[in-house]
Amino acid sequence: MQIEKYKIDGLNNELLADHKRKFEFVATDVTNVEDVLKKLQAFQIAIPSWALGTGGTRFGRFSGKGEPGSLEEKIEDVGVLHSLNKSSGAISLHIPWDIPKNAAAIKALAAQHGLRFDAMNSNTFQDQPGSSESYKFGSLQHVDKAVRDQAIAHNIEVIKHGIELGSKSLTVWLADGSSFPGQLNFRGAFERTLDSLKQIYAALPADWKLYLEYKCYEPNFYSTTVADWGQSLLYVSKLGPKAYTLVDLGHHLPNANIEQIVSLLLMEGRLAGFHFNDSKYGDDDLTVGSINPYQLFLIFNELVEGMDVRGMDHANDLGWMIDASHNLKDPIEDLLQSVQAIQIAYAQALLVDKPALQAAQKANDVALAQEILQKAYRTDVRALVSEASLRAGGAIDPIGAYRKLQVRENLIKERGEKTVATGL
Ligand code: RM4
Ligand code: MN
Ligand code: MN
Repeated sequence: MQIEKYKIDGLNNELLADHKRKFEFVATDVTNVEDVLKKLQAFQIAIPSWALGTGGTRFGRFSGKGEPGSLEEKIEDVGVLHSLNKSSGAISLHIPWDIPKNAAAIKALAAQHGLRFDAMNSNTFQDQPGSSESYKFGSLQHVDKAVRDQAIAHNIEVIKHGIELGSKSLTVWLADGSSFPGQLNFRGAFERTLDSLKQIYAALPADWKLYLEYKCYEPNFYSTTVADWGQSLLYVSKLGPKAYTLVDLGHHLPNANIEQIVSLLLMEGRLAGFHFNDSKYGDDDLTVGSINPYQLFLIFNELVEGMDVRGMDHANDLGWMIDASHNLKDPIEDLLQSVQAIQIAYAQALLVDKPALQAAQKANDVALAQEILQKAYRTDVRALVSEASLRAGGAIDPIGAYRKLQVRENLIKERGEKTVATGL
């Protein structure tokens, strides 16, 4: 289904007077409000194709109703999101969960919804029916060359799909590692993985990037072969200038200072971008900003500062993707919340008084530095985000509009109650 613009306009009109009052209130305090609005409108966050169905846990899966049953329907869902918030103008595909059978038609359908294809994700953590080799003991790290070759060939296949769709990057996340001491020779695993990555890297077109995502544990519980940002950085430095480290917010040990990691990767010119989500305990893949919005703000504060120092374009020079999916909420509402949380953190980071913060840091005025950061963090910027959406042709209140327009009810009518989307 496609949401007609006049319906969104109608709902906006009902909210307009209240919105204007809130917007003017916050805008009086923001010196660079037009600049902030422009940046918010330019900032697009890619939606993962695997997040449009209700996520499962290892204990089971409770499928939602009206879930997209095909890649075409997933694109439609992202189209719905984008027409509501005008900030989800890209989709990130996971192969083989979402193989585009007719790339030209898929590309045209996406364009019709105003969407482009962000990073392509390979999958060498699950065995596929009909494949000759098993990933039970790893993929790119495997002791058996035949398994490594199969995993390398799969990644090259993913690049080919991406080229057809106009994507420009490949994200590699490996489940490779070991679950028991003694199972693996760490150096051997590293060297084999590096060698495999080199072969994938060699297949990248000149204008492509390779994003190497790290994760501290799971599904392996003793060692992971790309376990943290140091290890990822080691691989990408050895690979070459087209390789970067991808930060998934849920892939750290508890209490890790992610904003410091982000700052240093950016300094080294090796930050690929993000998989946004939130977590309490591990790789929980919860809605962005639902557990620790302050951490998200601190990350964006480092991003804005670090990107500005390097003269980078906020919207296009890093990869912005959501990687969240869970088993309770309507996935589209969940994604609308995630995108809004990212926009809020970004807007707040844009409000930080950088010269004042630098002066406080130079003077070792710790209390003032904290005041400056928290002044921005405690500003209610939701009206700025709504204004950006309104100016771009979206809804003032995307979730409210989604509910009032009864999008899910319509999707259930179209697709039925018992649909299951591909994914974990
Ligand atoms: C992993 C990692 C990858 C994602 C898979 C499904 O934990 O976050 O990015 O593609 O899960
Ligand atoms: Mn991820
Ligand atoms: Mn993950």
